[in-house]
Amino acid sequence: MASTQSAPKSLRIAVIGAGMAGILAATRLLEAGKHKFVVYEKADRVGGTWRENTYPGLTCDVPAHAYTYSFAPNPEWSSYLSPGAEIQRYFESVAEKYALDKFMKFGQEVTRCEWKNGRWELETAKGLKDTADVVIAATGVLHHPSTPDIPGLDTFAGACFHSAQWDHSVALDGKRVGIIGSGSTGVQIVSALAGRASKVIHIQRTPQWIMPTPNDPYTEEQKAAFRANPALIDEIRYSEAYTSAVRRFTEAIVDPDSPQMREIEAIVQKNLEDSVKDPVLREKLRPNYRAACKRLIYSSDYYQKVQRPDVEVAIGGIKQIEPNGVRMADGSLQEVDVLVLATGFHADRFVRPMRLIGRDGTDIDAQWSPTPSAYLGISVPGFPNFFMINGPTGPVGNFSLIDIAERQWGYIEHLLAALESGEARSVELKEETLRAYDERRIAAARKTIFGSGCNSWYLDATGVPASWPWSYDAFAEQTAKPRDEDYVCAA
Ligand code: N01
Repeated sequence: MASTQSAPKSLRIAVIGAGMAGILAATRLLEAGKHKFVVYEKADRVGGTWRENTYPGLTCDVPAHAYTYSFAPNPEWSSYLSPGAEIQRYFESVAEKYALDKFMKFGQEVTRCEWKNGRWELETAKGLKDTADVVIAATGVLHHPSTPDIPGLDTFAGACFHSAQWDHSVALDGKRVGIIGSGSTGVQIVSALAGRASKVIHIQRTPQWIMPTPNDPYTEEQKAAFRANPALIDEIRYSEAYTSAVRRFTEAIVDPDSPQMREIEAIVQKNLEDSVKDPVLREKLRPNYRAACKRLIYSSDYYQKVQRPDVEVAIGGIKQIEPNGVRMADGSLQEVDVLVLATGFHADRFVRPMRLIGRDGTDIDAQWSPTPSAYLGISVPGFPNFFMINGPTGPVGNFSLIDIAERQWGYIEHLLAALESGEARSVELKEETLRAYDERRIAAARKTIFGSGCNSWYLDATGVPASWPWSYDAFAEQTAKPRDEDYVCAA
C-alpha cells in the first residue's frame, strides 16, 4: 500500500461471527501473534451454519479433505463427504486447539456498528459496547431461513418447521412427511428419511439436475495412514482429480457454451436416464433449464431413494396448505403429518440485520440498495477498516468456501499490515474501484450459466447472478494481494 510512514500500531480487531470464517480469522490472528481481538457470536457456541443446520442427511457435498482448513488437516473424516455433525465437531475442535474461548463473547449479537472518529463503535443486543480499529464481518452467506409465503401455512395441524430450524422433538418414524423444496437441503432430507418415515412426499416446484457423486467411507487403515502421513491428506485435498474438477466446473459456469459445460450436462442427463427407470417419474424429475443454472446438487443416492414405493414426488406449484396436507396447484391433496420447509435462505442479507453505519453516516442498507456488492467479496467504499469474509459477489458454488475464505483472509492480512505498520490509520476501498468492478462483474454475470434462465438464490433483487462470474484462478489471482490504486489510505 502507498506509504505515509508513522509509528507501528497494535490494532484492536473485532470479528463478528464464530462460524467457519470467524474461526479462520481468529486462528490466523493468533498464529500471527496478534492477541488484541475479540469474536462476537450471537449463539452460545461456534459453528455457524453447521451449528444451525442439524437436519437428517446433512452432508457437505464438497470432499471432506477439501472442506477443511489448510492449516488444520483432519485425518478422522469418516467419509469422502462428511456429515454435518462431524463438521460441527471439527470446527469445535479447531476452536479448542487454539483456545479461542477466551477471545469469544458468546450470546452477544452485534446490533450496531458505526465508524466514528476513526474507529468502529460496536454495540450488542445486550447493551455491551466496544470499540475497534478494524471490524471483520464473518457473518455467513446462507444464514436467514426463508419461510415461504404459502396461503394457509399457519393452518397446518401437524409439526411444521424450516430445515435450518429442525425440531428434533418431533417423531418422524412411521409418519407421513412432506418436504417442500428440491435444493441440496431438500434432496438430502428426502434421501435420509426414505425408509424411516412411513411415507416421504417430495414436493418440488422445480426439479433439479443431480450430479452423481461417490461417498465412500474412509477405512480405519486409511485414517491411520492419514494420521501417520498428512501428505496423504494433501494428496486428496490438492489432487489433480479434485482441483481440475473445480477448475473445469468454474470454467463451465463462466462459459455456458464451453465443452466443460457440455460435459456437465452430459453427466447429469445420463444420471437421470440411467438411474430413474419409470419414464413417468423420470419426466417428472427432468428440469426444463440448463444444468448448473441452479447450484448443482451432488447426491449418491437421491434417484435410488425416490424410486422406493414409500417415496412420492409431487411436482408443481402449491395452491395452499391445509390442516392435513398440501393442496397442489393441480387440485391434488398431499396428506402429511409433518411438513418440512426446505425452502432456502435470504441470500442477500449479508451482515444484516446489524445496523452498519460507515463514514459520514453512510448506512449499509442504502449502500446496498437494491443489491449488495463488495469488491472481491471483501471491501465496500464508505466503510473504512471493515472487511468481510465471504461477503457479497464472492465465489459461492460447488467448491470449498473454506478455500475462498482463506484466500480472502490472505488479502485482508495485507490490509491489516498496512494499518499496523503505521502507513495508514484507515484503508478504504475507492468508490470508482467498486463501480468499475460492478460494471465488469454484472456484464460477466449475465453471461454465466446462473443467468441462463432459471430462478435461484444466486440471483440478486435485479435478477443478476450475484456470485463471482469469473474463473476460480481469476479469484485466486485478484485476491493474492491488494492493489494500491484500489484503496484510499488515510494517515
Ligand atoms: O435452498 P435452495 P437449500 N413453494 O434455495 C423451493 C447450501 N447447501 O437450503 O426452485 C414451493 O437451493 C425452491 O423452489 P424453486 C448450498 O449452497 C449446501 O436447498 O424456487 N417451493 C427450491 O426448490 C445450497 O445451494 C449443502 O422453484 C418453494 C427450494 O425451496 C444452499 O445451501 C447442503 C417455495 C429452495 O432451494 C441452499 O440450499 C445443503 C414455495 N413458496 C445446502 N419457496 C452442502 O452440502 C422456495 N421453494 C454444502
